[in-house]
Amino acid sequence: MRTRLTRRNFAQAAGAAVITASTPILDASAQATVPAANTGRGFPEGFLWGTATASYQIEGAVTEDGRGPSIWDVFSHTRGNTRDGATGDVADDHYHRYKSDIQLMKALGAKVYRFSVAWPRVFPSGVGTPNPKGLDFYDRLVDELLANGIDPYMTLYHWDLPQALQDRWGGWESRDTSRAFADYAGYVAAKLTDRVKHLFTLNELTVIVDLGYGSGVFAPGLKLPPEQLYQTRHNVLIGHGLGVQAIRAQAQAGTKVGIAENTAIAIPIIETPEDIAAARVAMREMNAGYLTAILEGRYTDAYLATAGANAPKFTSEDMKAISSPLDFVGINVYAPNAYVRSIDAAPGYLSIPFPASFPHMESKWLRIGPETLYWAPRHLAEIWGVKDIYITENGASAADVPADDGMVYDTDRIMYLRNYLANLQRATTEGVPVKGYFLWSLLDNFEWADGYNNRFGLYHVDYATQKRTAKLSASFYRAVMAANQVV
Ligand code: GBH
Repeated sequence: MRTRLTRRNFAQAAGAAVITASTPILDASAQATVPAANTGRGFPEGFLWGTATASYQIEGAVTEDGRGPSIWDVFSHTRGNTRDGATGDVADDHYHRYKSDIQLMKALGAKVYRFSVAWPRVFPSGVGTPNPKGLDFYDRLVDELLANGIDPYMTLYHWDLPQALQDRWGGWESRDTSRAFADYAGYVAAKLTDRVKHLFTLNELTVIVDLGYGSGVFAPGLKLPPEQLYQTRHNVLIGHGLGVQAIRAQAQAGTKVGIAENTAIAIPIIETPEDIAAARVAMREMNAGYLTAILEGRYTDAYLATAGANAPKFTSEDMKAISSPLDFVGINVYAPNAYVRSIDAAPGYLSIPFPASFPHMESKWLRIGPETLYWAPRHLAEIWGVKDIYITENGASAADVPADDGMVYDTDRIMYLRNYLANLQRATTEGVPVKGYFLWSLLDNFEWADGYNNRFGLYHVDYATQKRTAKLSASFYRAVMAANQVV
């Protein structure tokens, strides 16, 4: 049985005076209480704070203004693929509400915003003639952001592949899709980099490949045998590399290009030099099919040995394209993947299995490991010498059941965020070059196969009315940004 929380018993439980209806504790636009200057919990001056979203998760308007279908339209409309048969047909209706949603960002005091462009809006069939009305939406979005003092950070691919390319080439199973991605990326870069200065090619390569083509739990829902899966992974890397090259060729001078990757994260059990070194070895191998290949321009020996006869076919030119220099690396950081310790035997590290009691948020996969937000960027700096790092996503899912007064008292999310941010603050204090943080997410939204149940927003969305309500965590995050420190 769930106890409904009212404003009254919330206050009493906290031992505080009863909060009246006029107390603006949940109004993100109200004056946040900002702690006195740096108390040793501060972030570097100029640290960038914002929120992140993705096209299919928030936009809706899936048949409007000439948009073509994406693999997520087809996948979500196929019975049994998403929880309760949820689709992104309407989602947050952000396509029509982007102006008021930007006001929500402004009320928070966010200075940057990461969003993604829906490829099938710009090229309805993936290639060929562009659809001006599709690009026009992002044109207006960018103008509105800038007019409100928010700097746009744009992702070119957050999983909504044009269905036409799935039908025609089997999507990323073919290198034709990698080339098509580069053409699309170059086109958008040419059109928008007069105002958008930071671009990400792909979001989370591991999800595109391993969930889309391996386990089949995400679109396009395929379960390829190992040989094809390795080649598909290689094609996605090529798509990223060719995308970087196309952006550099088409974008205005000064445009910065990176990636938003979901790295597997290894945490040393004990902070001894031995365990830390073991965690670096684990981190490098755990990401061998993705970020390691991108940053080193080669597949590790262990990766190729494990693949054996199923290893991808590739040339040295491929590896050169894949490792095209980046201006920054973005990482989406949520959960620890392995706690490791040093051992003498090969491969030099031991991965400890997670105990059943390990805590997680509403999403079962979202294990609570605050130190991931310390180790992930530190590993990037120490293993590969990355000099500009962004946390392109971090956030927490919760049930977020509104209390009787309609408010959402998400102290679970605040607990999660405060502990993760304390670890990020430690990293920046020690000199790890993290430049900014994008909280996932501005709004509750279409959480892919989990549908609408696992909520990640700072703003609660009532899907029946599209009403947005600031959660308690919105006040928390507003105070963090205003003070530039953990609060
Ligand atoms: C990110 O993925 C995404 O970029 C974003 O779109 C998403 O909304 C957000 O995080 C929150 O999930 O179904 O058991 O196989 C985070 C990494 C990888 C976590 C896929 C969920 C599915 C686990 N995600 N994983 S399962």
